Amino acid sequence: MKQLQTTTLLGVAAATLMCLPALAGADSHGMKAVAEIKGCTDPDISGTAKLMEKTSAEGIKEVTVKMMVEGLADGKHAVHIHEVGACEPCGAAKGHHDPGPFGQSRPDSATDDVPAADINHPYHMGDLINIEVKNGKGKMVHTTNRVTLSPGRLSILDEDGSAFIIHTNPDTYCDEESDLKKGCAGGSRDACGIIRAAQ
Ligand SMILES: [Cu+2]
Repeated sequence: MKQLQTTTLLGVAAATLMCLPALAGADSHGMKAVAEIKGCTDPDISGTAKLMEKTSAEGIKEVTVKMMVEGLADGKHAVHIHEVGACEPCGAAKGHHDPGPFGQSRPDSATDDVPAADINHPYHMGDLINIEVKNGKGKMVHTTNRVTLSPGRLSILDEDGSAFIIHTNPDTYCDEESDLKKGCAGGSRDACGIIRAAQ
């Protein structure tokens, strides 16, 4: 019995030691960012988003987004990380965060005269899940490994920053070429929030 306990303890100690190099390499562990969300035209829309990066045991950087928004119409709304940290006007946030090399960043918008025909949607790095709003309150929690807060090609805290855009309609994840139609990525822009590094 005594021997068993010693073996177990040694096993735990060994496992702890084995974890140390992985932890030491995870310098981005716990990196955070925040966004204050405001309506594009409707002052009654407001919210916050918190982002936290962690490194998985395999060394994959994952960012968890927690978003709360009030004042949007009930139902589902597309949420994307757009490629520029600018919200005035909301169009200044430009297309969907996507360092490439394959995609265009701008999917069809409801106001386009000519379809943008971006067949990379919904596989832009900044394409997230819809937020669902009930009785004027929306909450979304989503973890993605398509973006990072720490420096690198996928970083959303790059030179020109990034912003959340919440759209009027849901994203239908129109991923077939035959599916591409105006506004399948959510249509017009209801709210925007510039993503800023935080402690
Ligand atoms: Cu969008």
